[in-house]
Formats: sequence, structure tokens, C-alpha cells
Amino acid sequence: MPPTTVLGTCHHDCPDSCGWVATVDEGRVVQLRGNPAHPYSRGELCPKVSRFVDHVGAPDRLLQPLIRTGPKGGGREAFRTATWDEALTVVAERVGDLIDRHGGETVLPNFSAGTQGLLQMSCLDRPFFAELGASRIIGSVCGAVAGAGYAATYGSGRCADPSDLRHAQLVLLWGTNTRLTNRHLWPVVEEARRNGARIVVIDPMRTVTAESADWFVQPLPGTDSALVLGMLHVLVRDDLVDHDYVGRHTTGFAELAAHVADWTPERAGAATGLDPAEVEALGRAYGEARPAFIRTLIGAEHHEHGARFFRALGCLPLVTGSWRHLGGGLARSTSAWNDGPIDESVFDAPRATRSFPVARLGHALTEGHPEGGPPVHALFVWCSNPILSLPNAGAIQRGLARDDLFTVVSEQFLTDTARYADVIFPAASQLEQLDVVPAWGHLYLGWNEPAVDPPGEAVPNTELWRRLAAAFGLTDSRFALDDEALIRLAVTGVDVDELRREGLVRLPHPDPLLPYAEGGFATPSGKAELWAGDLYDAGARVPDHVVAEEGPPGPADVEAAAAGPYPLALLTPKVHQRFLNTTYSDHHGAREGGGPWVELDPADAAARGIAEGDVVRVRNERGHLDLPARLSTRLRPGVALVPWGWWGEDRAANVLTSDRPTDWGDGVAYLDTRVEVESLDPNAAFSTQ
Ligand SMILES: Nc1nc2c(c(=O)[nH]1)N[C@H]1C(S)=C(S)[C@@H](COP(=O)(O)OP(=O)(O)OC[C@H]3O[C@@H](n4cnc5c(=O)[nH]c(N)nc54)[C@H](O)[C@@H]3O)O[C@H]1N2
Ligand SMILES: Nc1nc2c(c(=O)[nH]1)N[C@H]1C(S)=C(S)[C@@H](COP(=O)(O)OP(=O)(O)OC[C@H]3O[C@@H](n4cnc5c(=O)[nH]c(N)nc54)[C@H](O)[C@@H]3O)O[C@H]1N2
Ligand code: SF4
Ligand SMILES: [Mo]
Repeated sequence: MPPTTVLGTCHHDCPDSCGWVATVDEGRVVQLRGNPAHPYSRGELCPKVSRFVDHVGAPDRLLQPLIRTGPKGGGREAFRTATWDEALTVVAERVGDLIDRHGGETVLPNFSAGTQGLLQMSCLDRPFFAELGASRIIGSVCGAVAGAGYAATYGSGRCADPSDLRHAQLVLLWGTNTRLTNRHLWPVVEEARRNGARIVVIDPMRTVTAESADWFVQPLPGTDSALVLGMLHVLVRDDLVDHDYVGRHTTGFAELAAHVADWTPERAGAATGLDPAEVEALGRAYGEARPAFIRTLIGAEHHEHGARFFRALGCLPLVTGSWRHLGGGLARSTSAWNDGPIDESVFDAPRATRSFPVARLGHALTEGHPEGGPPVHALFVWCSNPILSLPNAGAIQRGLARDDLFTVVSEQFLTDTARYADVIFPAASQLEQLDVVPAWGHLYLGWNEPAVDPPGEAVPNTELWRRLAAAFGLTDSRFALDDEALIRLAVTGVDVDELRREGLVRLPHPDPLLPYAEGGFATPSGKAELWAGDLYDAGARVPDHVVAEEGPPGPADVEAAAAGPYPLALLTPKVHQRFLNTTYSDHHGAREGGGPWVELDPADAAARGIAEGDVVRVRNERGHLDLPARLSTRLRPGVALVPWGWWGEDRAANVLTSDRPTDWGDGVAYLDTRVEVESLDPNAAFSTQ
């Protein structure tokens, strides 16, 4: 048979959701290329996914079920292979017994977006865990906080199409590292620049994106709500306000204007660590440019005030009426545009009410639920690597190591989390499973046709849930549906046959999008809410358990934090073009050598007697890492950085990170972490000990 080509879509948790073409010869994928017909990714795959065939064909790919025989946390030698029947029976018996003894709430499922495919991330798990009566995890490490803050102003998550920034004259890339994390948007940014746009990056770190900007604004981390309030002050003071738009489509402008009257550029400058003149200049530039576009993703949500920052940020294009223009408004995740064409609620089932916020997985496993109920004795993990990805990794490690915890993992590789499993099921990859991929960086829905069969005994997650449901004797009728039927159940707003044939379709929304040119907000009043009590108080659609007690960080907060026992603010960002979160770092990370480091401003290093390359201890109340020091000027003094994504518990940035939840959205305030860094050289002149 001659080689054939199969259309698919990248499954990674990445805004680009690139289309791909797999060439298959004699049952093997011999080439994986970007689909040139994809209007957004235009035939390019990033460096990591260009090597996806090697990744999923690597010799350490898990091909059979494994049952643990050695200590928790051990390597491959701590497991033996098992048949599916045996592994399923062990899980059904052990978990069934735990449920008999402790009740269904002793079971806790944990997943993330290892694949963000509609089926393989989360569908049949919902009836499965509902029938078991399992506890749940609420919130998200990624996007829920930004979404909650934005929706408090707009009524829903619907935003501008990021690609429309090509029509802008001013582009603010706010807390997003486009060139690294959203690379297919960068050519659009360049196009805007060629058409005369000025590109501004607002980030506490001088990223590769900042290096390419026309203007780089560097606030202290977690303070840029104050920057927004300072900009709003300038807009109101200088009357750069679209009164017609504000009057017809918003509520609360008078209250907002009164509130920002105190937020002078001086006050905003002191809170953010910026020169007041820069706050002033940014406010004026934003108010004067037509159109001005704000592009943001999730970087700035990982703070305790994360949602309220996005609520405030959302006020800027409303006040200037920037939504009137193509190339105006604000874009963050476009995922809310998938709601409607796709109805994920068809997979829902009534669930037990006991829940744990995702930020607190370590507490859930070590301390149980603050309101009581059974300890977690059974944990299911798929599409995620929580010991590396969730905060306070030391607590998660202690929880996973418990003898009285039974852990089931579905994985392609023996990750740091999977090493703690009692039973591991081998998972298929995107080249081997049917799915559709809803994007969050553009408006194209992608089809993913399996190119080849899964290797060994690996199965798609849908098949895992069907097999587990049978082993537990569960009866929900959806377990009887095959994958195509599941897709057709949920994807009702586009032509599924066309989607399958073409590999992608544009969501059925207006083109160009211009979502709020004529108002039409999803709030009860139909108007955007610039004010809901206080810009910093819980808006009407924000969960009641959130008590908004304070405003954005002010100068006193910045000073108090720096004076504490852990004076350095710690960033733990994604830095690697070849990693996607923790995926690939086992392969590429090992091959390329090296590992994480701690990056410091030369002044902070000198004060601690630290030189380039010294191995130093980064520590706080949660743990420590010993890492080589790198001195650089891309951070401000008082800010340190440990990059995230490497495997190995002794290299995991999240050993240090804060597990405080965010204000709204039940996210994680990873970036409100503070540390001290000290030389391990006993002769260092200025050791802080
Ligand atoms: N190569 C690569 N691409 C990826 C990923 C990857 O691991 N590798 N991960 C994917 C995933 S899961 C996601 S969610 C996206 C995320 O995409 P982005 O949101 O673009 O990425 P982040 O690195 O999380 O955060 C962006 C920036 O926010 C900055 N930041 C942190 N705190 C603040 C603050 O208080 N104010 C401001 N203004 N900025 C702040 C950080 O310094 C960082 O440079 O990227 C996706 N793409
Ligand atoms: N310090 C710090 N921590 C962070 C972040 C940060 O910037 N800094 N970013 C946060 C963000 S934005 C995110 S989204 C999370 C990401 O955190 P995670 O979702 O835990 O992401 P990954 O580490 O890539 O883990 C995904 C796993 O899913 C597996 N997988 C992929 N496809 C499939 C499949 O089809 N089936 C099954 N069963 N498994 C599959 C992969 O092999 C991989 O091990 O991390 C968060 N944690
Ligand atoms: S990881 Fe992102 S950029 Fe890379 S191929 Fe997948 S969707 Fe495209
Ligand atoms: Mo993410």
C-alpha cells in the first residue's frame, strides 16, 4: 500500500492547537508536519511537536499495565507488568473495598489538560466518578482565575479573537510570553508592527517577547492591578473616555471614576515599582491609540489577587470604547466561544458535593478535608503530573507516599507522579486516538483522526473508563457509546462530517468577530459592569465564599513583603521552547543536559556573596532546592526565578511554591511565593546565615 496521510490536531495545553498531517506507511507514522491548510498555524509545528513521533515512540513509553511491587516513588524496577484483566480486577477490588469501608468520598480524581481533546481529557470519567460517589477537585491551575475576573466585568468569558490584533495600532502583551507560549501569534504581532503598531510588553521578567518589544514595562510581580488603576486615573483625568460607549453599554462609570481619582501615577508607581512618568505615558498611549488591543493569557493570574487584576484590566477597553474597532478590545482564552457549538454538559452526571480546591491537593492527601469526612484513600490521576505541576510539591509527595493511599495513574510515561502509583494503565497518544480539539487561542475547532493503532496494550482514556466501568459493574448508558458517538453527542453546532473531512472548521461565530461593538454583554443588565460595589470587591457573579477584604497591593505591602524572612519574590515560569509544561523534559531535558537554575539580579547576588555558577540554596517554609546560580539583569532586584518543567523531585520548582488559593476562580497563587537564597559556600563573605 502507498503511504497515506491523516489529518489531526495537536492535543497539547497550548493556545495554538495546530493542525497536523501524519504520513503513515505500513502502520507507522513516518512523517508529522503542520497542516498548511490550517488558517492559524499555517503548516508550522513547534520544535517539540516536530519530534512528537520520536517522543511517543521512545523506548520508555509505557505499553502494558503495571502493578507496583517495590517501594512507592521507585523506578521501573518497582513495578511488574500485568494483564489488563488483572490490573482492572486489582483496582476494582481495592477501590471497591475502600468505598465499602469509607464511602465514595474517599475516592479523588485528578486530571489536567495533558491532552485538551474533548473526549480524552474528560468525558466518561464524569459518569464514572459520579456513580462511585467520589469527591471532586474544583478550580483550575490554568485560566479559571483570569476567566472569573474577566467575567465579573463582562458577564462571560467571551473576548476578542487574538488574531484581530493585526489591525491594531497599539498592542499590549500583558503578562503573556507570546514568543514562547503562543508562538503562532507572533507573526500576527509582527504584521501589526509592520502596519505601524507599537508593541508593548508588561511583565515582571524581561522575556524573549519583551526583548522583541518596542516598549518593555516591568512592574513588580503581582502589583499590576495598581498599574491598571493608575492608567484608568489618567484616562479619566485627561478625558480619554468614550462617553457615548460608556453611557450606552456600561454601568458604574461614576463610581469607577471616583475610585481611581486617588490612583495617581505617583501612587501606582510606588505600588508597582515603576516610574510615575511611565504609568502616565502608558495611560496616555492606551487612551490615544486607535485601535488599541490588549492580549493577555494566564501569567498574571497566579497571584492571590489574580482574578481582580483581570476584572480591572477588563475595564480599560470599556472606558475607551476600544471594542468598537476591529483590532480593539481584549483577548485572553477564547475557550468561551466553544460553548454553544460544543455542549460538554452532555457528559455531566450529578456529583458528590465534597470538593478540594486544586491548590490544596497536598493538604487533601496529608490532612484530609477541613470539614471532615473520610481521608482520601484512593486517587486517580490522568492527563496530569501533579507532583511536578501543583504547588507545595513536598506535601503532595508526602501524600503520595502514604501506605494507606491507593493510587491509579493513566500515563504514557513513568512520570514522577506515576512512580507513586499502585496500578498504572498505559495511555494512547494523540496519534493513536480519535478526538476533537477545542482551541483557546483561535476560533478553529480541530479534528483528530487516529493515524495508527496504539502501541502495545495502550488505550485511549475513553476506553480506560469503559473498562473500569465494566470492572466496577457501572451502568450509565454513555459507557456503551463509541468515541465517534460521544463526539456527535457533544458537538452539535458544527457539521461533524465537514470537520472530519477538512480536519478543522471555524466556529459558527461572526467573522470578523467584534463581540461588543454594540454592547450585548452577558450580564443581567446587558451592560458591562465597571463597578460592583468596589472594583476590588466581589462582583455579582463571583462565588460567595470569596470575601474581598483588601485592595490591590500598595507600597506598604511591597515593602512589608521585602522585609520578611523570605525577602525575594520568586517567579517559576515556563522557559523552554522544547518543553510543554513537564512534557518532553524527560527526553529533551535529559539530552540537552542542564536543569533548572536560580536566577538573581547581580545586586541581590552580591549582597549574599553569590557568584555566577555557585550552587546555592533556595529556601522557604515549604522546602528548599540546591541549584546553580545565574546572574542576570532580566529581573528586577528583589525578584528571583527558578524555571519550572524539569523532572526530578530535587529539581521541581513547585517544592517552593505557595499553595494559597487565589481570590476567585479557585486557582493557585504560585507566584506569591517568597524565598531566601543563600550561598552553600561556608567561606562566602556575606552569607545571610
Ligand atoms: N513552550 C511552551 N509553550 C507553552 C507552555 C510551555 O510549558 N512551554 N505551556 C502552555 C500553557 S499550559 C499555558 S497556560 C500557556 C501560558 O501562556 P502565558 O500566559 O503566556 O505564559 P506564562 O509563562 O504562564 O506567563 C506569562 C508571563 O506572565 C508573567 N507574569 C507573572 N506574574 C505577572 C504579573 O503579576 N504581572 C504581569 N504583567 N506578568 C506576570 C511571567 O513573568 C511570564 O513571562 O502557555 C502554553 N504554551
Ligand atoms: N511553577 C509552576 N507550576 C505550574 C505552571 C507554571 O508556570 N509554573 N503552570 C501551570 C499550568 S498553566 C498548567 S496548565 C499545569 C500543567 O500541568 P500538567 O497538566 O500536570 O501538565 P504536564 O506536566 O504536561 O502533564 C501532562 C501529562 O499528561 C500526559 N498525557 C498526555 N496526553 C495524554 C493522554 O492522552 N492520556 C493520558 N492518560 N495522559 C496523557 C503526559 O504524558 C503528561 O505527563 O501546570 C501548572 N503548574
Ligand atoms: S504545542 Fe502548541 S505550538 Fe506546538 S504544535 Fe502543539 S499547538 Fe502547536
Ligand atoms: Mo496552562
